[in-house]
Amino acid sequence: MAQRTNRMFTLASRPKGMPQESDFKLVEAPVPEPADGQCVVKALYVSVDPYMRGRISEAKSYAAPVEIGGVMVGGVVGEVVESKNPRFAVGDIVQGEFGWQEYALTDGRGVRKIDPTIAPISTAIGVLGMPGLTAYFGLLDIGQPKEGETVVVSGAAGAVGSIVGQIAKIKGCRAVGIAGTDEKCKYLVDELGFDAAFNYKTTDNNVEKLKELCPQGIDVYFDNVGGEITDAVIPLLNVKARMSICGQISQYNLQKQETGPRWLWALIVKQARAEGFLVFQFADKFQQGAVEMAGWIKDGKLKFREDIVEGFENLPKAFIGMLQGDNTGKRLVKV
Ligand code: NAP
Ligand code: FER
Repeated sequence: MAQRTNRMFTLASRPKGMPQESDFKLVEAPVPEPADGQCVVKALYVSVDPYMRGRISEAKSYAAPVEIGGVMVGGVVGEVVESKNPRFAVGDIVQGEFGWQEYALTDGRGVRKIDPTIAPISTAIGVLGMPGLTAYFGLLDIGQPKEGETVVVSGAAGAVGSIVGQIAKIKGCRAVGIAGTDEKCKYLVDELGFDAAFNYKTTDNNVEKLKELCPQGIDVYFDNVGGEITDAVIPLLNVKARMSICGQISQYNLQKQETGPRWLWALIVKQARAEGFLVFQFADKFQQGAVEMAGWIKDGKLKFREDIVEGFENLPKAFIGMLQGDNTGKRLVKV
């Protein structure tokens, strides 16, 4: 077979503040022949996620940073195009952490087969993959919403947030979203069934707005963004409220750390709990979560939108745009 050429994005420089396209470099290299036990996967959809901002900075984290010159990390849904691994056949659709490259050579570890009859294959890196499972376990296990309670979610129109609000509705809660455009807020209420949503960019007083939209106070806060938006939630927490701390995207591109109000006192008087989590801590329950969500999708109780950017070469643009709020629903790149 004629040798295939791989295209990949490597990290050219560590971004200062908001990443720039020039922080990434498109390079080409031949795709190696698979050895026994290996297969070659051709990428069909590549994910761009907020956590990648952390992985391209120097700061110590749950995983080692991407090296300068190293291939960008990321979840991929692809097709097996060559296989010397008995677990995988040519034509299988798989999901793995193959990074921002068109072809990946893998020994199959950490790679899972995707059943294309359950849902569109792209959902393996979306609603039925990492972001959807983050919403599911972050809300249900950490937030523990009870029927009749009020759930507020920030970053509400994104991959995680849009699912959080809908699961809150499935559990009989009042769901209130916070997002960055009027169109996103309209989508949350009109199409996803949130009870209310507001645009934090055009609201002068987030505390007053939350008071208006949460007349019974806030029982569960699912935090995707941190910063001033989270500060505004604190005064409205009910007794025994739970805060599920999922992400702090408002802080990821800051060059100087922000300080804010010292609100731990509020947790004492409200006997409230703030708990951070990493989706991977629920790995042994992923299957169960994905099966339940697939059922909700089938029953029309859970909707999802994918914000698909076409073209492998547009990965850096798609990633930076997501960090800036261009996306509604799960942003991914179709190769
Ligand atoms: P996403 O919400 O689809 O995309 C990011 C969104 O963040 C943008 O669309 C933008 O929407 C919003 N945003 C950007 N800058 C902001 C700012 N300064 N203030 C408020 N909002 C801002 O991304 P996602 O994949 O669903 O991830 C959402 C959050 O969950 C992120 O914080 C991520 O790190 C976190 N996460 C955590 C885990 C975990 O294991 N703990 C796993 C997955 C994701 P607007 O238009 O509304 O500004
Ligand atoms: C994310 C934000 C942060 C995420 C993981 C982390 C999987 C972990 C950060 C760390 O360990 O430093 O969106 O998604």
